[in-house]
Amino acid sequence: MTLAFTIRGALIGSCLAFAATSASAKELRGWNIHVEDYPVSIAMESFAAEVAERTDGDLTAKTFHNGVLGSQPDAIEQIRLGVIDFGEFSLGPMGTSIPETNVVSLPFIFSSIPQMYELMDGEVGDAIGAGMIERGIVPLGWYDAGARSFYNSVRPINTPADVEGLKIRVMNNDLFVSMVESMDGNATPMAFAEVYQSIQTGVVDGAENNPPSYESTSHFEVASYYSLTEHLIIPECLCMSKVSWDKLTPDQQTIVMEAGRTSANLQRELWQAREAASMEIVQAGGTVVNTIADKAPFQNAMAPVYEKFLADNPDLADLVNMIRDAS
Ligand code: BDP
Repeated sequence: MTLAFTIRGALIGSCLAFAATSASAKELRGWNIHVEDYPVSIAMESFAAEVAERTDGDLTAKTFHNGVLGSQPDAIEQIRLGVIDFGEFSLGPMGTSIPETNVVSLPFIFSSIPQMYELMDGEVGDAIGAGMIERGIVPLGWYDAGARSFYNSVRPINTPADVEGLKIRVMNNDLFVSMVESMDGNATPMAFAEVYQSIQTGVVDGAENNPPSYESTSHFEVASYYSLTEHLIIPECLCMSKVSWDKLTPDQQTIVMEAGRTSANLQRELWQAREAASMEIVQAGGTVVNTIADKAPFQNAMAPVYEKFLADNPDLADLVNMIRDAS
């Protein structure tokens, strides 16, 4: 199988793969930032089980959960180099090395989560996937990460003006810095693992994330205002290092790609249940949740983010428009 493919193309192309057996058993090493009972983690285990079963143990995949293999920005570089074989990443921090992925990190780019799924499973996902492959990362399946909203220890956010002066942790990507700055907040890029303590000690006032991450990290214990701005719908990806991918037999590539797809379907199902459970847990723990009746002021506040992004990346305008024009 050549690498001029996409997730969809690979499934078609796989019919052409010929039978081959590997010379010796091989174990892939996988990076995951989340705790073991997280939807991502369970789906990664199911990926590993399918790969092992279908290759009769010739190829196995061990996932290191809880971010023990390092921070996400470092892991993205390591997977590109083949130091880590596979991993589950948010496309958010990938933007610094893979420009195409930045398109889905634009605030309010998708109108809903079903729309995100539909586009990622079609041409938009193919275009982003092609950019990833070019830079050494082979996507195996798009995972769901819901919508991200702001939380902080100071006050509920109802309008962009409420963000003014708040110190907000963001993922490592300038786009998220400009997102917060466009509402006159102070953005601090920081590793996920450092956020709890930073809120607790007042280094930052809050952060932004989806309900399962807000809950699983216990951030809700130190930042009890959760305001459902839902400003970012960033897909995630189970991916493989292209260096590691190139070492697989064509049969193994087919199995890995198909197992990635199966795991993505499972992850999306698990996600729905976990989101609901997480919302209950945080509210039982004292979180004050507020919904935003009118998101237009937040969307309007993002105009400078889009302007700068399109000025810096004119070649990505078509992809941005493809999403914005989708119904
Ligand atoms: C979570 C993502 C994870 C990110 C984290 C973050 O699943 O990949 O590292 O947010 O905010 O929702 O850093």
